[in-house]
Amino acid sequence: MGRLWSLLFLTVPILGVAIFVLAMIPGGVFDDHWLPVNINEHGQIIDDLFMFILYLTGVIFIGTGILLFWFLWKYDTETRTEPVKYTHGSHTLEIIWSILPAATLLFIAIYQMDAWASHKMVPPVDDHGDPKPALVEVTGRQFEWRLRYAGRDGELYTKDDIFTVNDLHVPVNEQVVIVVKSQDVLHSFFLPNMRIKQDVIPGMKQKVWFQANQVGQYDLVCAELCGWGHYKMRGRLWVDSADDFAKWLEQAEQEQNSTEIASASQE
Ligand SMILES: [Cu+2]
Repeated sequence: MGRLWSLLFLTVPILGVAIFVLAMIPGGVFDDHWLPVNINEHGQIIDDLFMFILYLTGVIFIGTGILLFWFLWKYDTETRTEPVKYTHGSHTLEIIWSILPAATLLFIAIYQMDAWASHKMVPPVDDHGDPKPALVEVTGRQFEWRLRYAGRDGELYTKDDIFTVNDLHVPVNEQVVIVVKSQDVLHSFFLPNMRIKQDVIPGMKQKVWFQANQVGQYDLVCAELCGWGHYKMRGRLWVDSADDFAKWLEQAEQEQNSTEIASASQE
């Protein structure tokens, strides 16, 4: 019976690795369960970091799984009858298994600095070297994404700003800067295909940026359980050609103006 448990523990690393391998085979059983397609020029560095950490933790996972199996197998009570020996531990071992993880974490902290810089610290600049102005401000609220576009003057918080909900349009092949904030609780602005995930809390403004290289329609979701309707915070990201984006913006502006006139004439 004792050895059955050791075999059960052995299935953990085996199944764990098998699922990853199956998920990575295109057209396989778990096709489409791996990372969604990356369409951000700055996204590869995040994927590389993800894979590096996955391999590193994967090796440790397999190693500890096998060790666990081996000790359970070796010290099975049915085959080993001598009494247990208790010790006060080993100083050397304690030091080794404190220093090794500390050094590994320190290494990851240094290794990921370029990825952190490209995604969080160094926003894109315009031709004059000034920080590129934000195209749109996204406000998370229970339970939708409110969008405020800069409008014709290219400047946010002016009279010609355009307001929409949940449908985030951006132009392709262009650096896009977005200001993200929250109106009520903790939300997380998540664009899986851009490898962008930014938590937002009320009272703070965050900036995110990306350069999409593929037109299409993608997910915009909230990655933080923010209340009963969290699942409803499912917006859409539309990456448009420059022409389509200009057309869409013009149309949104016209719609907004016509409803403003209509509501003004009703009063
Ligand atoms: Cu939310």
